[in-house]
Amino acid sequence: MPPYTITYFAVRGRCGAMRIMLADQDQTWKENVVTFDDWVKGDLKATCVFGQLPKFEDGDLALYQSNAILRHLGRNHGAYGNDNREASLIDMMNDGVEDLRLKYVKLIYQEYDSGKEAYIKDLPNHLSKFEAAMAKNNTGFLVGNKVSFADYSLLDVLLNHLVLSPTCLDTFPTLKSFVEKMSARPKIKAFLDSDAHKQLPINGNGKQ
Ligand SMILES: N[C@@H](CCC(=O)N[C@@H](CS)C(=O)NCC(=O)O)C(=O)O
Repeated sequence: MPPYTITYFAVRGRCGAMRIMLADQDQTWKENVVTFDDWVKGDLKATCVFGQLPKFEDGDLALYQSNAILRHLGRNHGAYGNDNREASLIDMMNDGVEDLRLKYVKLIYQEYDSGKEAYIKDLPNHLSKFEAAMAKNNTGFLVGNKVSFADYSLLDVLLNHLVLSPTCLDTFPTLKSFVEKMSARPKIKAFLDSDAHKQLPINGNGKQ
């Protein structure tokens, strides 16, 4: 039995980063896929701490909130920096990734048709902050000299943005190289090439 179970809808969505992370950390996990029809019945929702998915189980520990799950995996697998100072910086960077993810989710689910052009125009203002931070750190990672859960989350968000706007990293060489190198890590490459990943839509409404 794999130690981990992800309960979520049949999308990448808020589980994209944790799946990339689990794959790169050589972990196996079980997918418990919830259909929309089952979800609207409400029984599962009623058991979820915040009434939402994903739910993540590590043995008898049940966690909700995708970023708390990423931090848990960071602690479990040595992907939370080398010391407390790095851990705090990793938290900060991950919160920055979450801010961008929330903007993206708002675009996808609320204003895709009317707002896509303006979103893409404004995107460099957000990407430039990650470009500067990663260039300053100069190790190929956001913080310190090894991969952290914030790097996996950034990779997931950048891959999604490359689908939205394939040229969005052309003026950000550090981020472009980050995506290329992270995507070429053998276990991440195998995961990104897998049917399990490719068959899942990025978002639940078919927009991307
Ligand atoms: N902050 C939460 C957000 C979770 C969330 O928005 N879940 C959505 C799917 S991505 C959901 O469960 N929607 C169904 C509902 O709210 O009934 C997290 O990061 O896990």
